[in-house]
Amino acid sequence: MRRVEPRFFKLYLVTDSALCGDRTLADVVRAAVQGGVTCVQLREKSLSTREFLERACLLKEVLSEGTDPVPLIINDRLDIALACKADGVHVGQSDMPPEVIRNHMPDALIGLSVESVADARRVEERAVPVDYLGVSPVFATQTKVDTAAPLGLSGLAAIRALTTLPLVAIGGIGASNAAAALSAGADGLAVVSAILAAPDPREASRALMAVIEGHQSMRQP
Ligand code: TZP
Ligand code: MG
Repeated sequence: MRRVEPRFFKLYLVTDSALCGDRTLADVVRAAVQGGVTCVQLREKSLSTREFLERACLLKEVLSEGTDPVPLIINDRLDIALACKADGVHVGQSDMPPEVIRNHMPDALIGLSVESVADARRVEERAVPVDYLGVSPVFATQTKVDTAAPLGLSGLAAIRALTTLPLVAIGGIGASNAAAALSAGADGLAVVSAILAAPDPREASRALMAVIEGHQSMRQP
C-alpha cells in the first residue's frame, strides 16, 4: 500500500479567500507557510475555471518559494490539478471518485472527506485509493454551512480505531482545541479561519504548530 509521510498533513491550511479581508490570498498563504503550514488546499467555490486555474498556478509558485516546497492540493477539481501540476486533489463523498483521480494522477496525494464512521469503514472495506482522510467536521464551524453534524472527539477516536490512514481533523480547529484533536487520534489539523482570519496569519500558524510539536514530543520523549 502507498504511504505518504504524515508530516505533510501536520498543519494543513484550507483556503477561503473571503476570510483574507483586504490582504491577497497569496500574501496570507505565504505568511502561513512562514509560520509552519505544511500543506495547502486551494478551495474555491465561486471562481470561473479560468480564474481558478490562474489562482492555482499562482499558489503553486508561492509554495515553491522556499527551499522545501509545500504541497498544493486542489479541492474537487481534477482538471485544475492536472493543469497546474498540483501535488494532489481533495474530494468529498459526492465528488469525483478517488479511483478516477488515481487513474489520472498516479502519484498524487489524494484526500477524501469522511463525515461519519460508516464513511471511514467503507474506505477500508473497499480499499479506496486515498492517502489520507479528512475527518469532517470534528467541531462546529461557521466557515462551511453545509457540513454534517460535528463528529466530536469521540467520532474522531472511533474513526482512528478503524483505519491506519493518516487522519486530518477539520472543522472548528484552533489553538485551544488542537491538542484534544491530536489526542483523539488526528495525525494533522486542517484549519481555515484560525489562520486566514487571524490578524497575523504567521503567528497563528506558529501557535498551532507549537501545539502540534508539543503534542509530538509528549508522545516521543
Ligand atoms: N470542511 C469541513 S469543515 C470546513 C471545511 C472546508 C471548514 C472549516 O473551517 P474552520 O474555519 O477551520 O472551522
Ligand atoms: Mg467537494
